[in-house]
Amino acid sequence: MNINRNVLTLDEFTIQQLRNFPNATGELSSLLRDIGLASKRVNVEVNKAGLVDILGDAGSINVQGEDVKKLDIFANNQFMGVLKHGISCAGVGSEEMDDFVVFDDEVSNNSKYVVMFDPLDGSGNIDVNVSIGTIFSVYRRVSERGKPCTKEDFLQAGNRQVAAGYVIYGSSTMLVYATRRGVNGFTLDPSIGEFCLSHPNIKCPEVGRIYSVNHGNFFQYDEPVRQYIDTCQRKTKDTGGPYTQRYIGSMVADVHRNLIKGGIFMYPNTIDKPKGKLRLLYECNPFAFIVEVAGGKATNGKQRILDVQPTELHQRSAFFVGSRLMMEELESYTGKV
Ligand code: AHM
Repeated sequence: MNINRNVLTLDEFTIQQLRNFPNATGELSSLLRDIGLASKRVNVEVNKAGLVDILGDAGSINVQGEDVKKLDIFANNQFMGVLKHGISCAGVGSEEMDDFVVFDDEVSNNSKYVVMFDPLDGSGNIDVNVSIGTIFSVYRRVSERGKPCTKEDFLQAGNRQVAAGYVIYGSSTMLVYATRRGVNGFTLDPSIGEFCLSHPNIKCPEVGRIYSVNHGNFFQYDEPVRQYIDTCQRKTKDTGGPYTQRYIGSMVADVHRNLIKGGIFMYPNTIDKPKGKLRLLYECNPFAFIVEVAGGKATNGKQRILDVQPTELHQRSAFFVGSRLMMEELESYTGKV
């Protein structure tokens, strides 16, 4: 049998990275392994989502007599479970939970990190077989080790992230994560049940031709944003166009595509949602970190996302993210950030 040993698994890759840091404890690698495990379990359930009518709807009892949980609750429990039982995480914040959760036991209290996650982003798309995803973000805690973690650990600015990533449950399932050293993508090989390095050292093209925004809200956006969208629509060959509008309504899929192909994703504030829709801690910060490490930019229209000091766990934000030169063109309308 021909085994391609050039293909590294997620575990092999993170362990290899460790060798560059003789003093590293391996806690981050262990955390990423835990996240990889939870996402494989979620992947299995996401793939069965279409069978929900046969097996029983959420809230009902399935044929085995078990409660059928909504997929987003299932995903939340999986990520909570692996992180609680692991050795690297002192507590978690989740888009699905009102408050953060402290894992108050001896091992967790001595752990270095806290993790924030959106267990199943875009879950409104599950019923129609559109890609959905998990987003996560890792911070070194600021509270004293040996004691339970505190709210301050979770309310850190995005520029203090140690790592961030996402899992996209799509035509294939991928885990992409960034540390300050780079962004790497792993595709799940279902035959061996492992994430394998498929997209090493991802760089976001400086410019692309895709803009992603909910056009249905056009007349609710501020004038400078409308002007920029108008410019996108008028691009010709001579001005770097024509542009293509692509908007799935599943942020993980939209930003993943633009990261790889080059493009800009926008979720501006609207009249109905004056603070924006997306969550700063669970959605904007992780993607801002990933895209910046890959060479792109991310702002709220006024400020670099990663410099915003959060005040609430579920704080919302306007969000603009993507290829550097496209972001700079947007800033020529909204003001330089
Ligand atoms: P959710 O937290 O309810 O899943 O909403 C988040 C999703 C993002 O994935 C996506 O970019 C956005 O909401 C789409 O919103 P809209 O339908 O308003 O364009």
